[in-house]
Amino acid sequence: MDSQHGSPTIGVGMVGYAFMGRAHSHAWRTVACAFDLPIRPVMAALAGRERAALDEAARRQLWAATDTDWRALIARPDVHLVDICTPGSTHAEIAIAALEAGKHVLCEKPLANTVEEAEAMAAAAAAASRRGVRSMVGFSYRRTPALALARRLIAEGRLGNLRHVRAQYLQDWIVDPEYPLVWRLQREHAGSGALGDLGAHIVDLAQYLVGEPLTGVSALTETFVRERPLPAASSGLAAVADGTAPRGPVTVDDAALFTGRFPGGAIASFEATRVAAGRKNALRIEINGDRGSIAFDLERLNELDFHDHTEASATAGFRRILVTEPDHPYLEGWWPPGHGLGYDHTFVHQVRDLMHAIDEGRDPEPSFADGLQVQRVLAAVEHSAANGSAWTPVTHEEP
Ligand code: SOE
Repeated sequence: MDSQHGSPTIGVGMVGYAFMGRAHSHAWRTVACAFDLPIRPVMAALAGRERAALDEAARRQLWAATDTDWRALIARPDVHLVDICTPGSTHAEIAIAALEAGKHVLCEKPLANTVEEAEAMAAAAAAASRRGVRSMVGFSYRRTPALALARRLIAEGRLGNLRHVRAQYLQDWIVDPEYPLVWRLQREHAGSGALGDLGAHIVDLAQYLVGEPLTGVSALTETFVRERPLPAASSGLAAVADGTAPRGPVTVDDAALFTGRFPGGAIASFEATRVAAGRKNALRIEINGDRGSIAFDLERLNELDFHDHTEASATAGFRRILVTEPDHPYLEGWWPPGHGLGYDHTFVHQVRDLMHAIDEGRDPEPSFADGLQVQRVLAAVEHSAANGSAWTPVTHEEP
């Protein structure tokens, strides 16, 4: 750790600079403007494979230095924390190398592409933690103020005994069968499709809000468009086909639908899809208990619907809480009531919490063990879907 303006600082090195890299860069750049931090992040270096694109990204995102080799980035003496924003197939190798080098790690979700990789990462994180090195997986939606408020209400018992969890994550960016075969549609890069990309978020959120891990699942998955044009360059969401391109097989799911159980008795349904025409980024979750309910929709992310079932029935009913008050989670750092936050703020809150955990010498949440637990649910979903929707328990061994 170094110091700047009288505060201790921590040098951040980030690997990857596309969509998630931009979101993380914005968070590293902004967090100290909004919050009093015990440690201030310094954007020391950015790594990526292609020199010209890397330099352009570093210029726009305001990174001080660049490296085309992530191993060199990890070895830099001014990098104390490694932020991994690359496709899932690379997470395990980079994260384990960084942890072994004594660097804290923030890793994008899903933690890995397979349970085996996630187990190795969780084991490396546990060993590093014993040496004071911290790690966190980027389930950023936990840091949406309305969802953090929902968590608070559930933990306080305002919903009573939980009965139902109803979670959906709906997008539509591959409805067009001519949309090209980008890396997110290839198992060797992405691990799975809507399941790992979107389903991972709602599984993590459901487990976070309920406060328990799922015990088992029954699932269906579907790939509606089985071949797509090969992209000119396989780079992220926005790659464009040129119309004459040869086709290749889609090796991941377009959609996943599953039910699950929680040990406390609640039953759950989950739907993750990239072909829900008209739904852009609709992450919705509703939880019903015997004392009340909450409902959330990411497309209205400053609002939480809450129903208190203990109120007189004549006036009870869902009411909208505008989650912009200074005593709502994370709002102390932002604007006056009613001014609203966006998608980008969840990433700012994520790095704010990580700075506090590092300063306080504790492991942040969600940990790599939490990421491994989600990975086990994803594997159980795929196993169930491949076996006629058979009920499939989720195992919970410690890493
Ligand atoms: C693309 O489907 C994506 O960017 C996901 O990868 C993110 O995790 C989600 O936040 C938004 O959609």
